[in-house]
Amino acid sequence: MRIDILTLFPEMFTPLTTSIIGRARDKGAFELNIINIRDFSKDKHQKTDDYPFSGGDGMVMTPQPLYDAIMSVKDDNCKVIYLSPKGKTLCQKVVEELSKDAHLILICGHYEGIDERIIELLVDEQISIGDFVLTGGEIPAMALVDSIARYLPDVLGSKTSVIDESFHNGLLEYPQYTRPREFMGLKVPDVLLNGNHKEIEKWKNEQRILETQKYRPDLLKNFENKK
Ligand code: 4FL
Repeated sequence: MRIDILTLFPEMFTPLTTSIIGRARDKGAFELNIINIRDFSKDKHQKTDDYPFSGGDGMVMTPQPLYDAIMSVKDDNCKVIYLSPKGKTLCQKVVEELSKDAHLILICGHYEGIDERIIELLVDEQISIGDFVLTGGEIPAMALVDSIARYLPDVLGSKTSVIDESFHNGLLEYPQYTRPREFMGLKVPDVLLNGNHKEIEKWKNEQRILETQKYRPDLLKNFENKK
């Protein structure tokens, strides 16, 4: 898979050079290109924003640099995604679907956003990571890349299975324990220590439902409907 990120702040993306994502890129599990929108500005001062015709506070990203930046990476089988509070809220199902795409182009907006004509001309999908406002789309883009990368072959070790984790089946994950067996008077549940794999499986399934009831009862409604 190839992902191109278009941004005015390429230096914000160093987190994607470390840890699991950094190693995945080094191994060639996916290709990630960070592209500076400013490099495409034809303005003599390389400007990328201007005042909104509507008046009001803030600046708007001008269409020319964005248009040229997108066209420089666009091909026939790519999906252009604009990270935006107006988009559909990201969920695990959408992450899984996007991980099957061959080529994604992510646009990070800043200030009051981008000129609407870019959305009309070139954007295929708008995605939000939640109902809150940030200073720009860079952190949402990183969240999206991180969540997608987990589904790519050779990114997570074969031992860590993606399907075991929270939101598979729409349920939260069971609680985890490691050594020591007792900490501050709190004991690890006995069932996890007796080596009975069938009982442990049963405990995990019960705990998934209990955790979901406790923390995210809204998710449980979807689970009931799916059954
Ligand atoms: C994008 C917020 C996606 C949440 C400011 C610019 C945003 C965002 N999801 N806030 N882009």
